[in-house]
Amino acid sequence: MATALPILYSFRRCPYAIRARLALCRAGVAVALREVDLKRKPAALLAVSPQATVPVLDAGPGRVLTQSLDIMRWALSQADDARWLQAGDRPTPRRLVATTDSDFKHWLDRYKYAERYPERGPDAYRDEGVRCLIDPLETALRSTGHLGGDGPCWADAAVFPLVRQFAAVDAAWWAAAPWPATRQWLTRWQGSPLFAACMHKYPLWQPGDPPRRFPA
Ligand SMILES: N[C@@H](CCC(=O)N[C@@H](CS)C(=O)NCC(=O)O)C(=O)O
Repeated sequence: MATALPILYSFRRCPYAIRARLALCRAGVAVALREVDLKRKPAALLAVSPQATVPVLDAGPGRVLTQSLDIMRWALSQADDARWLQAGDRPTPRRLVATTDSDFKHWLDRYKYAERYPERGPDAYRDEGVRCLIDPLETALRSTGHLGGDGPCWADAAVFPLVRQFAAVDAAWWAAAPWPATRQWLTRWQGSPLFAACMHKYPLWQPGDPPRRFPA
């Protein structure tokens, strides 16, 4: 009897879901992808993860992962020819990922939706994002262009989707910004076949749909 694939609840543009899909693609670990509408979350998602953020990986009873970094580790611990786990297992990549998910995310939301946070202007929020993440990222990328040393690692894939959002708020400003290593790094990731494979558009999942294998 064929074993059912683990299920990945995903949302195409979500930076956390992107990092999980990048790791799944890199590892070549197959899942059944369910693209969800965050405004109308399916009951099946709520049943396995009441907090219902995406991504969620449902690998069976007692094996539900609700954090993107756990899903990355789960995938790469099964296959990691490019040694993404080992290459990122150093203080600087770990610290940059932690900052991305805490302070940087905080300031990114304010920069993106500055009209909802009128206490300060968008430039002030942008400056905070630069101070907490973009400046140290630039320093880290300057020597080899990767957080994993000679090549990319899980931390590059974890940080990149949120920096992508930051850069997209004001593309003209970003294009002229004084962080050449970070701009090059972002451009390389955005143009990579791995990213293209992760950003394929899937229709919304409906109960009863046949499993949609990812990576394709
Ligand atoms: N810490 C979580 C964060 C995931 C998260 O916040 N995802 C957003 C989408 S980008 C979400 O699902 N938000 C819930 C909602 O919009 O209802 C992770 O790393 O997976």
